[in-house]
Amino acid sequence: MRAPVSAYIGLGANLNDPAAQLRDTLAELAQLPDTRMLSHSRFYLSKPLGPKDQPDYLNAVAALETQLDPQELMRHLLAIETQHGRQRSPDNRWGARSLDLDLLMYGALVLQTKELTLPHPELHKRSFVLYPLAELAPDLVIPGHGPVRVLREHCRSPAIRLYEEGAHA
Ligand code: ROI
Repeated sequence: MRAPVSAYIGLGANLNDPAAQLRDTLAELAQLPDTRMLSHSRFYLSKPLGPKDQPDYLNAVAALETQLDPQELMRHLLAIETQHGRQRSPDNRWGARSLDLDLLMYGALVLQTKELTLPHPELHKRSFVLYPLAELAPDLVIPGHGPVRVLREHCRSPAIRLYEEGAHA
């Protein structure tokens, strides 16, 4: 059995009751084989990065401890997206989605293959990843970029605020 590794998953949704999508997804991540959920962030509302003619996003980050290898973990993430009605297609790369799951970090692994780049190549510049990630792991060092806490301080876009359950229609 391989040694457990800490992995961070980014969750995003802006269609079909995003809060329910994220809540259900957290429960599904906790059920993955050879994996346990260590913690998850609060939910954040963020302006869309990319085309502006789409709803605001709800974002969160989950910390898992897993014995799955990164490719297996990625396959499970894609399966959860599909269960949530996500259709990945090249012409909807920047469009609205019911669920987006990104493998942000897998231990300190640095990897670049056709299927998977680790750390996630955009993680260090996205407020909707850095704010929730900083709740869980402010001192985590993103290889090549530095600690999450510092990256978050320098990152202002897109605009982001904490989501308050019940405060939104
Ligand atoms: N914008 C925000 N704010 N949050 C996301 O999760 C998100 N995901 C995406 C794109 C379209 C890049 N924009 C996003 O995939």
